[in-house]
Amino acid sequence: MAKLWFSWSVIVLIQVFEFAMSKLELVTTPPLPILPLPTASQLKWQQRELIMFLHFGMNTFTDSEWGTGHENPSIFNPTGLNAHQWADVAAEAGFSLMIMTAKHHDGFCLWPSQYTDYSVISSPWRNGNGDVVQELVKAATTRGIDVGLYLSPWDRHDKRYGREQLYNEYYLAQLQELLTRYGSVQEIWFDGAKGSNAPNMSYYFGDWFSMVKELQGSINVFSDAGPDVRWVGDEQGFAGSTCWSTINRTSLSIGNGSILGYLNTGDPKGTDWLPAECDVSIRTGWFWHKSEEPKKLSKLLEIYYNSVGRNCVLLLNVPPNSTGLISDTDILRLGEFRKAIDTIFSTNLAEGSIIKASSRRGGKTGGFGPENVLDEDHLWTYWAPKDETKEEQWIEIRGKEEGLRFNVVRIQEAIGLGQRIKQHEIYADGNLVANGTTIGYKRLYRLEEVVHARHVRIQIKESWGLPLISSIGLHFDPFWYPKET
Ligand code: FUL
Repeated sequence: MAKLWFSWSVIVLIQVFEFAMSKLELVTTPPLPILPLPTASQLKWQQRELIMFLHFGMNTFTDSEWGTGHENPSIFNPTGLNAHQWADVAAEAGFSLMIMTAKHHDGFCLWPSQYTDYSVISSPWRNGNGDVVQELVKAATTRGIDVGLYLSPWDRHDKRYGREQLYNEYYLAQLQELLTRYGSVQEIWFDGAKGSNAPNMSYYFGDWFSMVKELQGSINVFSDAGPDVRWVGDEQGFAGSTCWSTINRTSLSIGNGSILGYLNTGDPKGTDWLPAECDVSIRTGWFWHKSEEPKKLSKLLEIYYNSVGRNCVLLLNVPPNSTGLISDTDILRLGEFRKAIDTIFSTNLAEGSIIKASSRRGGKTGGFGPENVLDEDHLWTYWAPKDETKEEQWIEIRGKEEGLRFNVVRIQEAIGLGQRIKQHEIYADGNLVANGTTIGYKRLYRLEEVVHARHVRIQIKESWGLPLISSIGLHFDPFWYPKET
């Protein structure tokens, strides 16, 4: 009897185990990634979308863009400098990181470096006791904004420039000061510019980059060639209409004019994740000049669509003036810019629509259905089609009775699993309204006309592996008059 009872117990146990296993099988796993992948710091950087650049220094007082390195420190005197004003402007415009020129090509240092006297120490500002970097860090921290620093490799003042080892040691010493004295630094900018008559000298980038990473674990290093963020190849704020975050670092070098096109578009076969940053100034020059005005709102929006809307981050320069404040005209323009972005993108006209797709990974309960493209998460919840589907993949938004009315389409890929889409088309009620190549973190299309349609279909024509789409938006841009431009 006891034996029989024992066998029954074993059978029941096995059945319970099998039932549990069958339940487990219901949870569909995410698809495999396609390498290369972004690092955690690169992902964070990408989601910033907007970064503020601040060109400030000796040039602010001399009406120039490239100082000679012989300007007298006595002219550096921004009597009304208030970094809190900069941080307030940044916060209100939606910048989460501010990158400042700690040293530009003229070699003048905005912090009291112990390795040179060509700095704020020798200026009348705050009686030689000031530290612009420190003031920026304090103000930014108060507003919850991160800080980045620009330290120009080309130095027209320092006598060590041209004496390779000595200058590299000097540069490295200053890097150590900047990266140990001021808390967390989220981005470091290695500019590639160098005058044609400058002494010929190698920079020890390997040493510099390693030191940076040693001192700041989560920092992103920007240069023409990365290693974390690459230059987009122009200073207009425009990425290529094809823009891969992937590229081959071995094909890149710093200060090399022949790779601008490659930097602009990236490389679908690139083995390195190295997304592009689009640097451009709100005015004509990088430094403040009395005679210059900020760009028009329509220009700033065009830049936004061609940078953030092409899988990049926009690094917009807003130069403080010789009083040490951001000018009112620039504040006004930034306010308009922010308001325009909010007006366009805070409403997704696709919300409430029915979403269909060619297939879905794991079926109805798999968790990868097309409805994921309408939630708040733009990275880790996404639509994934079935594995090994032969037919073309598509996702379709079916509007309610009154239909869908829009002139902007936004598409985002789940880049945490790699950048995949190579070719896509957008149809409204069966008519092609836009088509393109890459999508990446964010792709924005401004359409030639306002579209009124019942159905909008995004057709994926070609991708590395399965396309994974994390978000789709249909928006209305009231600032866009294509017929008039
Ligand atoms: C360039 C520099 O020469 C400009 O002065 C500016 O700093 C710009 C962002 O990078 O290479």
